[in-house]
Amino acid sequence: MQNQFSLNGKIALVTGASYGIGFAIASALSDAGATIVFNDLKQEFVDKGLAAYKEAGIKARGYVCDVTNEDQVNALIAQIEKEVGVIDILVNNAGIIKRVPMHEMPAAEFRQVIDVDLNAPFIVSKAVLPGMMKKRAGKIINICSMMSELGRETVSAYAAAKGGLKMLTRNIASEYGEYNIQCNGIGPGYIATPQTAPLREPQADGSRHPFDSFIIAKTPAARWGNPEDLAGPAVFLASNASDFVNGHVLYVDGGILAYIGKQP
Ligand code: NAP
Ligand code: GCO
Repeated sequence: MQNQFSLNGKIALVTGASYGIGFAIASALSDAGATIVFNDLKQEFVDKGLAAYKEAGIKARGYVCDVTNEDQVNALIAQIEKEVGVIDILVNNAGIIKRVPMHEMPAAEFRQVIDVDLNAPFIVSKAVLPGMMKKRAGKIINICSMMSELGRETVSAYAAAKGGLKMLTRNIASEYGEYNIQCNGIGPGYIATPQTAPLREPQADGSRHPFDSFIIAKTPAARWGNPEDLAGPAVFLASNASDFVNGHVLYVDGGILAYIGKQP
């Protein structure tokens, strides 16, 4: 059974994985046997990431690359193929959020979120697909969100992008399934990372941030998720154990999507 989850001999690229969810997923893939390659926007973050992987006993290669820039991405994939090998597993993790009421959001900011959270997974997937098609094997995991299904105040761009990413996931699965390529999504619930830190910051009097209490009440597990909660699902979707799972979004949300909320 363990062999089904083994990633021995596989090369995995996890985007934006110097810290946070990307780092936890890359660490889990490494634990299962994969060789890890990651990128980040700036050398400073790549260096921090390299130090963190080293401290965790993981041999990882880090590159500077903006995933929204097609030329940079194509150059990165060519460099990885030359220096490491053809990518077997791609995790489209890099992402941003801007919390602004929609009627106040400049169109340029909306576009920026769509660019990082939706256009970039298209650009990076497009770049790795030819290698996977040649091998007739590949795994693409798109990091979606609760906002692939739900809306809320201030996150119109993010929800539009993550909803689109769910459909890009289904389309990659539809278009490349015949090449033995599986494309699935992970939809994390509310996870404690720098991205959500402003929603958890304690109040001046030391009490919980109201959003923090709101999420705990909305989550049947009654807690925020940790990046490590995504480790098992990521290994499953990267491994042969999921070879007939395609176009699916696996929500790892402590039960939020199943729950109507606490009765008054
Ligand atoms: P995070 O802590 O903000 O980390 C995001 C990473 O993406 C950072 O390393 C960031 O680089 C990188 N990045 C951003 N734009 C990039 C670009 N253009 N090119 C390359 N790298 C870029 O976020 P996180 O919470 O770990 O989230 C990771 C993914 O999970 C995102 O797609 C997010 O939307 C999704 N997600 C998060 C949650 C949550 O509750 N935290 C829930 C559901 C989904 P810099 O360090 O340079 O900024
Ligand atoms: C927000 C949050 C989210 C989460 C996540 C939920 O402001 O509502 O940042 O959208 O980070 O994507 O799955």
